[in-house]
Amino acid sequence: MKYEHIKLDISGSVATLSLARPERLNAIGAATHPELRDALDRIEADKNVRCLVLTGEGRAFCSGQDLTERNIANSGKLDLGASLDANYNPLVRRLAAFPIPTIAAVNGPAAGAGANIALACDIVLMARSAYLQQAFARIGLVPDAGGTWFLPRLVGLKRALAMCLFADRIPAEDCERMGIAWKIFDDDIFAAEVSKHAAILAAGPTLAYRLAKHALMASGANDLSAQLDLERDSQREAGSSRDFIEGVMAFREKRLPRFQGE
Ligand code: LHQ
Repeated sequence: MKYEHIKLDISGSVATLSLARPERLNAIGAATHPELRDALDRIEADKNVRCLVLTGEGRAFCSGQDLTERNIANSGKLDLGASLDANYNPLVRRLAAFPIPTIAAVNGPAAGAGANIALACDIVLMARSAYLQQAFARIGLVPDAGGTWFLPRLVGLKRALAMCLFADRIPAEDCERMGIAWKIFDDDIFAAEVSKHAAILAAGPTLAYRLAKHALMASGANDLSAQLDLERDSQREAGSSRDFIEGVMAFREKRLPRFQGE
């Protein structure tokens, strides 16, 4: 598939998927979704790729749904739920369960669904000038793309409510303080730091990462006893991986491990 709204770069074991409509601050249109699906299929099928970086071209990360795509005033009764069912919800489900570590490299504004797509990634890194904005209330909508699920878990109910009702821009420094962003970096070193973090994850124990992600995501719905059972099952699988043997050998030989991801 030829991409017009996104760019995909695979360098070594890191795939960088960029939203690429900088003139609209990387708004996501109907044509963006099939491209994203195709790119994620390609990344998932490439067993050499062990980390996904999602970012935006130009000065923004993503401004959410393309608000110029439909003639709202004259298009009758719109079913926005259909768009979520067909496009955003599968995307968020897929990112949250993606089998390799994912980094949202939030290089600039991340608004509306764009903010919540970032939250669906495992690690959020932000440029100091970037911000997140639950912009939905400004246009009479409710937060979607997983925002009402991720936010209260990340920052607590009251902060989530304030973010969604005021719909203000939340600067990167506040995102870091509240635990939304893992780290923020000055704009001039942001790209280099993203590459550094991606390289670390891409050299990690990919299978153990996948199991850890799954267990952490499942923890919200499990009681302690069920979670302990899940940890047992996950550890059983990780314990029979080649990376476990390599990790222990490396520890005993006082050297860095060379994980193969399996
Ligand atoms: C845009 C957009 C945009 C098109 C900037 N679309 N052009 C909704 C419905 C359906 C189902 C699924 O779910 C959703 C979820 C959603 O995502 S709804 C929320 C959609 N997003 C927003 O409400 C955010 C809209 N954008 C903004 O509020 C601002 O652009 C932000 C705060 C992101 C950045 O502000 P500025 O830095 O001041 O930039 P700007 O506003 O001047 O934008 C630059 C250009 O990008 C401008 O075009 P122009 O031709 O005037 O230069 C904007 O119109 C365009 N743009 N966002 N979402």
